[in-house]
Amino acid sequence: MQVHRFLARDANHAIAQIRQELGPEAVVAHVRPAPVTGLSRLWRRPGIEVLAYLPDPTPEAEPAQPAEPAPKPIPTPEPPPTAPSLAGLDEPIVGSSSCRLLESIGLLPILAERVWEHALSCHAGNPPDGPAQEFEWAKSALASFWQVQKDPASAPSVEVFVGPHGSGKTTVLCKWLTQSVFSQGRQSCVWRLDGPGANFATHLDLHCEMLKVQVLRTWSKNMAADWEQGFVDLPGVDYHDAAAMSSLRSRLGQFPGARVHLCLNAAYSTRLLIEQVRAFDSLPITDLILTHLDEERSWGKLWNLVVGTKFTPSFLAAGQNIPGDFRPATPEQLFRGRFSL
Ligand SMILES: Nc1nc2c(ncn2[C@@H]2O[C@H](COP(=O)(O)OP(=O)(O)OP(=O)(O)O)[C@@H](O)[C@H]2O)c(=O)[nH]1
Ligand SMILES: [Mg+2]
Repeated sequence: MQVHRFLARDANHAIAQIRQELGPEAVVAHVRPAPVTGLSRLWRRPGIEVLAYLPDPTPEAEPAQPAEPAPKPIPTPEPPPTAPSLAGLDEPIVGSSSCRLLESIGLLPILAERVWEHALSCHAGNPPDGPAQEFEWAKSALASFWQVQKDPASAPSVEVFVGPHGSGKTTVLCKWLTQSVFSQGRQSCVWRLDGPGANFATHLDLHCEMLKVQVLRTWSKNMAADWEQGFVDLPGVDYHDAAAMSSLRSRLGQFPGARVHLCLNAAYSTRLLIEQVRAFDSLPITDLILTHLDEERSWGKLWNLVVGTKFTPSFLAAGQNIPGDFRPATPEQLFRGRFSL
């Protein structure tokens, strides 16, 4: 994969260059202010530097395996609606052997048990024929806990980012905004709002200035209607602080119809991640965005969030580069433990 560098006076100019040189399939990997050195910085207007590449062609599908007799279809029961409590999450399940596979990918024992029970109920309680079938059953049982998200294109166009301090909310906003500007050409506006505390994310202002996107400091629902997409940046919240959480709840009441994304640092321990989701789950959260995946090797542990909370990840993000890696989340990516192309 060859990365190409483009220097342009603004985002529109960069998009035109990239389309001309690499075509519509090009992916923008990084955007930053163009470095200006020497005396020329006295008279040259600051521009932007964009790194873009053409993704490798998708490998051809593997040849089909010889057909096996089709198994009798068994109706798939709905996953149980209630999430188990935090108590006992780490306890081993006595007498359970078939969940070891699920535990080996990072599922907590009680959640592994829950998924395996679901797998068996899909196969009339019969045990699998061998390890290969056990693996397939476990995979499809896990995937059945994944709640399908509404297509973002048809969803309301205000995206709000909340979460604990430093979980990567503003970075995710910049990644998403940059993709919207470069790939979809959407007219966007950003609100950098205060929450329970002041929002000092001035790096957001700098990034928006580079993209020529307006940043507003006060929210007005009527103004939001002027844009194809609105992004709301809120400061992190100490979720142990009841007053701060209550203030966040009132703030979120100002964005009816918006999608509220809970951003979490995926490199944290499973227990802490579940604790964080539980702390925020009485707020009108729509889905999860998992960040810092560049710092986490065992993505399998993230299935604990899918199975053990009422939310499913909508996007996965990795790295400090903007936009860098920021993609819609899929079960396949969690199985593979990497971004699949
Ligand atoms: N390695 C890595 N660093 C990240 C990632 N996302 C964000 N960061 C870094 O984490 C730090 C905090 O990121 P922010 O986006 O400012 O986090 P935030 O949640 O907006 O922080 P507050 O608004 O202060 O709560 C910054 O140094 C980011 O560059 C990521 O996916 N990987
Ligand atoms: Mg922030």
